Amino acid sequence: MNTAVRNLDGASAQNKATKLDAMIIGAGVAGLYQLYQLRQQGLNVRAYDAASDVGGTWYWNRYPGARFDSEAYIYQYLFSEDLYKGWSWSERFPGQPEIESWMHYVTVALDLRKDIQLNTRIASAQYNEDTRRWTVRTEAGETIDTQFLITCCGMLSAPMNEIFPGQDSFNGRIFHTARWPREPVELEGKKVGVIGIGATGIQVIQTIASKVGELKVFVRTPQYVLPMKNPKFSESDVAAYKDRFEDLKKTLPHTFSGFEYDFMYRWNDLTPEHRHEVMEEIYANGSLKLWLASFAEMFFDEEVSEQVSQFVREKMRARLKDPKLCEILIPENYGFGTHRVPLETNYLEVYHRPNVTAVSVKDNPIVRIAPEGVVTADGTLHELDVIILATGFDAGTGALTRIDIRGRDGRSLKEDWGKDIRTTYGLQVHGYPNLFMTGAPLAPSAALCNMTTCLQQQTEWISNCIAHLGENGVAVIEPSAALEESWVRHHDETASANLISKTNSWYNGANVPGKPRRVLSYTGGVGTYRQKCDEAAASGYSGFAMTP
Ligand code: NA7
Repeated sequence: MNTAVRNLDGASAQNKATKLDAMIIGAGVAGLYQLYQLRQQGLNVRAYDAASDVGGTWYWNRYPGARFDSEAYIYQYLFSEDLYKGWSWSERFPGQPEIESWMHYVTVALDLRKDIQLNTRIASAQYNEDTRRWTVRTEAGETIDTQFLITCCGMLSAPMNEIFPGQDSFNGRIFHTARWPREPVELEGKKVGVIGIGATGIQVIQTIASKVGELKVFVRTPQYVLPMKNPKFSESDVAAYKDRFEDLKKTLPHTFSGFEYDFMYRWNDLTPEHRHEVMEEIYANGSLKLWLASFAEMFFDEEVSEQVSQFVREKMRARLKDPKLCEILIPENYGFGTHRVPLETNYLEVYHRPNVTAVSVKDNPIVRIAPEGVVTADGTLHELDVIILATGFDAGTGALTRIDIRGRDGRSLKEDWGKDIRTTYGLQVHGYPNLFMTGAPLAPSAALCNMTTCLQQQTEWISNCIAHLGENGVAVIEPSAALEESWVRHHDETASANLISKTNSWYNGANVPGKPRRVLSYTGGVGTYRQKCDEAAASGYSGFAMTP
């Protein structure tokens, strides 16, 4: 390891390339573990992150009410029992500050900080066919010369934050949820507008409603919601989940969604009464279980989808009471679970508060932001002091297309994915040798997964692949066009059978104007995906071109 070169950071390195075996972009859940693994393998590896600290998603998303929708004890890394058991959660679904502390705990426990460069945004990455290495440039002008480039940028890290004309003219404060400042934001007594009711908007709304003076929620597409049960953990609760470490380690990697539960019933095996009992029981669990572990048929069979949707609508209707609110907030035109289901706590009840108004912008869209507030198509000006954009992300692709990534022959990933979003197992792309990705399209980690389960599997696959290359004297790996085509075809066949492909959402790129449509997540299940990736490795990476 050349420490003289490795210590060249920031300004001093402007004219001299930092030379690495592997460079990781991102220091979140995937990046931290990838860094640890490759360092253990003896590589000269370094992670870079635009943020001022580690944490990835849990660094950026510090908006009011940000918290897990995965049970905390399944979101942890499972590769080390000591690391797992050395941390204790305070509740079933903790909030962002606690999650961020856990990420700091991991960073310190694995002694990762010395190999992470923060406050460094990557501008470009170019594959050089002569040297067969990547030249990466930071926005500050530093150059990194690396054999392997591994993107651990997060699948929801490119915010849709510039979407309305006139945003810059707003006299108040305007924030995208994923760019929430570290210092406290004064909301007390203020007129606040929240645009968007995805998983994020819902967490914000239920958290700030009682604090702000006036809250206007701009609702376009209604959203199915499930109530969260979030008990505090006693010492014995913590001991009990820690005792399940081995069991979780065995189960999580193989379930449909990387959660601890899996589909248990077949719709047609049960009477209508029994189905209802099952739904009631699972609903009472207060988790994502009704979505991810009740009846798999809801994803494929319109009739089953409608019946489960009807069950959830009834639950929402019973809480909302007001017919006008029901009309604005309860979905009718798509099936439950065909896009991300948020968990909530007294979210629907918030709309009964006198200071909260649901403004439907379905038929009367927001047309611009004026200096005083939000303007809708009918000319109404909603005067506001603060606007919160809970408007989502350019998921899966955005984090990578916002970097100028150039592969063989100078081809651009932004241009390629601008035409057609394709990957091989979501791990590599034909035309981009030695580029590995996590959380990228056409893998479960692009959406439909307990993220840590999937990101552990992907980073481990990448580390094993790099080890295999080293052991076999291979310098460069790239999936063939044929292998990529077969993965894309398999992905599409699986996705088109799933009702997710028929509902507009970020799951299939519908939220980004001009984005090519393709279901981003592999919908064949986390266990199946793992098996396919394992088979590819066991075959000696058949279908990948490997050059010494
Ligand atoms: P989402 O789920 O993409 O939600 C974005 C919300 O913003 C959604 O309600 C959108 O309505 C709304 N939106 C976006 N643009 C507009 C405009 N122009 N006008 C009105 N409303 C708009 O993002 P989240 O951050 O909530 O969640 C992303 C993931 O993060 C989540 O699934 C978790 O995995 C964590 P639309 O539905 O498009 O009509």
